[in-house]
Amino acid sequence: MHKSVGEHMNILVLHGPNLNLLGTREPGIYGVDTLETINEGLRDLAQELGCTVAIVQSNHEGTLVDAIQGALGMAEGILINPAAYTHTSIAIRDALAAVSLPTVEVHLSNIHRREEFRSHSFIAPVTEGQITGFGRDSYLLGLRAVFSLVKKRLSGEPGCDT
Ligand code: CA2
Repeated sequence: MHKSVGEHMNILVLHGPNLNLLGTREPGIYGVDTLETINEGLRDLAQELGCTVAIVQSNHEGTLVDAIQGALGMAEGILINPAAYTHTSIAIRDALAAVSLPTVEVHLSNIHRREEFRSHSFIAPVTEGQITGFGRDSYLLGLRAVFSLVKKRLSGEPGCDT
């Protein structure tokens, strides 16, 4: 069941494998923020925008697939950092394509400036767009993008590809 303009909006936020280690290792690549700090920033921004976020972190591909399938009927959009599954997971891509909710992919580091294998995302083609390289801000920009996409979709405004 789809919601109409003015009804409450919930956005599913997914963090992939090893992101629970943020702030404890490799600060040179991933920054000093912990996952909890990032989540607090997302909850604060959601409140400011007038929506809620349901946040899941998992190190397991199937759990992420289950969360994406479970988004139908409980969330209007998805913000995802698939972490290493970005570069490997057809299962996550298929789940996102199946639910067909407005989705934005985010990365803390700039995946196009690192090892070549990180430049390829199996996820990007089934998302509205990708934000990469801005640390914690990637998530905040990504939440704004999902919020705006959902609002446009609910009001029947065409997207960039239509
Ligand atoms: O830059 C990103 O957000 C990534 O999605 C992070 C993934 C990496 O595989 C992607 O290529 C880019 C890795 C997440 C691992 O996070 C750690 C955090 C702290 C310490 C070690 C790993």
